[in-house]
Amino acid sequence: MKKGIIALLTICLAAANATAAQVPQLANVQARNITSLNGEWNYIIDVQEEGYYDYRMNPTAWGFFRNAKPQRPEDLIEYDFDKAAVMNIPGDWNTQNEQLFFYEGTVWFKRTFEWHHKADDHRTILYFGAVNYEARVWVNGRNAGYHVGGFTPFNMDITDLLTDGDNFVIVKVDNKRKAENVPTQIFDWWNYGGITRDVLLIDVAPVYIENYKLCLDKSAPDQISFNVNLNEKLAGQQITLSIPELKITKKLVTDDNGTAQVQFKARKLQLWSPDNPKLYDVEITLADETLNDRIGFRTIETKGKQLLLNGKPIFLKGISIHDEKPNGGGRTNSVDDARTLLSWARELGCNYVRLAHYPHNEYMVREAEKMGILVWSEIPVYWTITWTNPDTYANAERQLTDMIRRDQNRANVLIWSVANETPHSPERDKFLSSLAKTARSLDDTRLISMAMEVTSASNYKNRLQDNMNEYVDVISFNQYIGWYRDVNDAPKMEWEIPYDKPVIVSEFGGGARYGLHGDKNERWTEEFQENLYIENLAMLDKIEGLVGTTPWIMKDFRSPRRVLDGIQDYYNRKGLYSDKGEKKKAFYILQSWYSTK
Ligand code: GCB
Repeated sequence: MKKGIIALLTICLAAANATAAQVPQLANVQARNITSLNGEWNYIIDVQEEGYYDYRMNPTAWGFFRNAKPQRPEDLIEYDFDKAAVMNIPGDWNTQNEQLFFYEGTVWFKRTFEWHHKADDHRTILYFGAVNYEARVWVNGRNAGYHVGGFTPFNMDITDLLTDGDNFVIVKVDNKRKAENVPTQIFDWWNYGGITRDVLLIDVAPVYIENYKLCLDKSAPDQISFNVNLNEKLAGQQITLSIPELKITKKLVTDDNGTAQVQFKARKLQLWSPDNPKLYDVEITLADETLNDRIGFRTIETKGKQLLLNGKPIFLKGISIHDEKPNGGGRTNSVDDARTLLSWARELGCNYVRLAHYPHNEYMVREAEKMGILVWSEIPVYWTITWTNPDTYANAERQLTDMIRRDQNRANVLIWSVANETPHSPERDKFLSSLAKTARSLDDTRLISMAMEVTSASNYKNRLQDNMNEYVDVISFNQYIGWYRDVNDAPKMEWEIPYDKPVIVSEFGGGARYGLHGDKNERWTEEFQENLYIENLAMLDKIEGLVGTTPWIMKDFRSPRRVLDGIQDYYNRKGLYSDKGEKKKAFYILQSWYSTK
């Protein structure tokens, strides 16, 4: 009898302690067997972290993650998710509740869902496209995992936490800015909080394809190279790759690491390019699971100061974009948002976008690929990161790895950028060179860059000097001649870039309030911005080795730094479009310059 009770207790305790395992990034989630958890979630704003500290001090008490309910009339439980307001997920909280517009702190989210035990031994993975910034997740009151970083996907295997029938997931989201975070405390964009991208349940077999890379071989670009890895180090598993249009079928068998690779020649391959964004249907099969993807093939390389796409020089007619909805702000969260933003870029004449300053929604990259728009993708190592903190470095490297793993099969992604405008110091050099090396080791089929600062300027001579030059393939820098400095001096400026590498001017620009007109010397008028573009573009034309530019920025975007009443009203006004999509005069200047390139 006693023995029986002890056994029962042990089982109960084991169940209570069951946790979810963090699962590495899965490629191509939308092609998997998924159930969406998007939709209405209940939420509770928790300014003082009551629901969390209560738990930390007394784990048996009623921390919000438990979703506790009074059992007897006299029971005291001071929260109730089921009576709480609802919010649309994915979506930032700032634009869904006026009270949360400026809010930075903790909000708890809860959603119930039905799940049924499968007869077989399949696993269930809970996937978040992105949560800004820190996420703590519980399933049925039990710990499922923790993630930091606001713009990259993460997964947890929650199979052992699920019960047949009704289940609930609770997420504590905290977007407080901290010095050691990536990005750090100060940045020039809105700190949209919440579960900002898709939430999915992914059903997988016990052994499944975790990731793969299909592209032209770096060392033999007339060949296709395919690498695949399973979630387990399991040898002898058969994987089939097929590209029907090319009449290609390859059978591979995994090695002891659960990986397999093959190289082969493809005849009559049409290369992906902005003029012909050709994508091939691809099927990757393991046992009875097939992943479908659409993949393009291309090469990108540099030769001296030239940038070559598929062996031919290309000029990157670009624009910088923030991941913010086209009309009315808030984080983008749909294919439509992506299409609208990209069609605005198209109208400007762009074949390239800089997705600043963090990995954007996966929809953005995929839609751009379909439209033939090249991409620069970056991580939020922005301004004054705490270079000496090892946790900060680990965080930045994780974001870099997750960005690369998510998008490594997108033909349009040309450049991984590891930083933006970082003040020089030996500590910064160590941090950034190490990130650049990691990016290269993970992906040698793309270029590495970072947006540098121009440090020396005197007598109208600008010399770019940065120790990081040896780690990047493309020299990129931001400059604000005509706005933050040297108003009307652009025509006299000379540039010296002492590196034999192609050059991208990753930012330039100035602010204008749409509809405000006046003299070209009057700040904030459309004429001021128009003139700044005329002078900057003429200056850019004189830069040796210039292979592209991404002016700052496509549309006005929300920023807490921009407080000038009646002009900025919490918007950075450097857009060529207003936040509502109205074109400012400078739009036409850039459009006409691009039409000559
Ligand atoms: C920069 C930053 C960008 C800012 C921009 C500005 O150099 O890279 O994030 O928004 O300047 O408007 O000042």
